Amino acid sequence: MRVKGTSARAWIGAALGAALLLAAVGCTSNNNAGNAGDGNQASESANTGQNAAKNGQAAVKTASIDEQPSTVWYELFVRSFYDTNGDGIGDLNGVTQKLDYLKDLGVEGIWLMPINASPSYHGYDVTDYYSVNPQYGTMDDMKKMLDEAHKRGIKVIMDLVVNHTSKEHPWFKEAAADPNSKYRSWYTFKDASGQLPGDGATGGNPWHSSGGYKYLGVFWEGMPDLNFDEPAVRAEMIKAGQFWLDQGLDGFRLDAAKHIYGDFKSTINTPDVQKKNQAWWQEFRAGLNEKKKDAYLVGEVWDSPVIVAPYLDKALDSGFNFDLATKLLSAADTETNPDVAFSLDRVYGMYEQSSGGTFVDATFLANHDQNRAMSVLKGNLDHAKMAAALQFTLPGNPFIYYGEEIGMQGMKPDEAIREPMPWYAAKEGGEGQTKWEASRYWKEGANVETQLKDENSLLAFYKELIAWRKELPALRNGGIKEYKIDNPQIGSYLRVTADDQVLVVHNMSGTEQKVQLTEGEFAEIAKQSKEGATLDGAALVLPAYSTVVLH
Ligand SMILES: [Ca+2]
Repeated sequence: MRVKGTSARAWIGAALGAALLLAAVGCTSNNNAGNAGDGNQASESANTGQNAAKNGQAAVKTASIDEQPSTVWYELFVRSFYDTNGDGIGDLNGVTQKLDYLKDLGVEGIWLMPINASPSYHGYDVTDYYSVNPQYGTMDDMKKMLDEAHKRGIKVIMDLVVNHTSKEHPWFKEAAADPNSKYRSWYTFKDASGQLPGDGATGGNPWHSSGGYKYLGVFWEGMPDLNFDEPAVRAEMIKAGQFWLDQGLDGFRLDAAKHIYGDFKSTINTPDVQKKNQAWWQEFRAGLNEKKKDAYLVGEVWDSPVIVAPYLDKALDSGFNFDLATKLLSAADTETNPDVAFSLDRVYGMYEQSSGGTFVDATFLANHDQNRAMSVLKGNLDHAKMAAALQFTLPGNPFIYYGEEIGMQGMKPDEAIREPMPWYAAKEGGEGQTKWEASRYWKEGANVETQLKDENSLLAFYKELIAWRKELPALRNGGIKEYKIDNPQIGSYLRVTADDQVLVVHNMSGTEQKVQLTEGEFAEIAKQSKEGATLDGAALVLPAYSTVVLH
């Protein structure tokens, strides 16, 4: 359902053209230095592209409402979640056992981090695309979990890591051992004596020695890149995707989506590479459509929205909004207006154009490659609540990283941002507590048991925010429009559907704030996160660290 002004197409077309032009100009500064190790990048996303887009579109008027029917998702690391066979390692039966916890929280979809067979703890280097990591259980356990999730109205997607395999994958082992193997062309081998570009897209030299040859592995020598110019590779990965849809999966989170062809810093954002990436994901989508037309595809395109946009054209449904995550945490940390409505409205106009109106943004505060939100916010509960209040009153599919809802902390290295989910008040835990690694960031009170009993807990607040979304269609599915209030500690925006609108106002600060709205625009406070908010005519009073939704 889209609502448009008469000249929407023209305006947005001009905006898209300007944005893409500026993106191309600024592209070389948009690469991210990454850390090798798990197939994901580590640095913060560069903002250059979005700033360029914003400047380029400053004169463009908004003329459309991009409704985004949304779903609340939960990113879950099986190894750290819940253990049912006593080995200290989380498993699929553990996910099944905790579905009621997720349902109670209000979660409508789960993203499972990799569950395929893999030699690593994280699983981003796969050795068999058609099996479940035996530490996590069996295919029957997987199917049972899917059934139970679906019974509760919870969808399940999983990481599908197709950019590279593990070095231990039988395909690579055969390819490396025998230059005449049929798998040789599935990877990129070059004569070791030749000159090879050394500017790997995630930092460092991406070429690794094997016999008298070198092979391409952009993230790490243990993760050789698959060659997507080889038709058999494309066919195989579509087959793998179809296989999992046949098992009952509802879609995929696509790791390293821009690195399929984006191997080198000097070329990653060139039109040629972007077109090839787009063409591959379109082919993948078309292949999945043969099995399930509404399979949900969300991609890790760790870049600014102008780079994400082409992936939404008959390929992905969503790209994670890395720029937004940084802005939301920063706004909560500094107690200032995040000022995101203007740029989001423009970005959604661009996505609308690129996707033909089918995109949904994917919002988050932090993921498995980043320092945990509560650590970025220095353990400040008020700030964590404000960051959540921002995320859950914005458009798009909100993704919660497991443990974020109880204020789990963790700073890199990666193992420390993927620690066991603390279910119990006692540090030693109890039944089902995972123990595959020691918890370096365990904190008193940051656990499920304690917070379930506390109506002022972060967990209770997440539940409340999710409930708001379910009650107010404009909050759940509406587009966003700018609404300016002249106070640097107040964040505000309209959420708009075809036949409804609400005004969201956040007091980011630790002191009560009084603001003046336009007379007669809003009649009542529909939701408030704290007692004490009042609307008297056009005068709105907000308690410290609070959010109101006006109708
Ligand atoms: Ca286990």
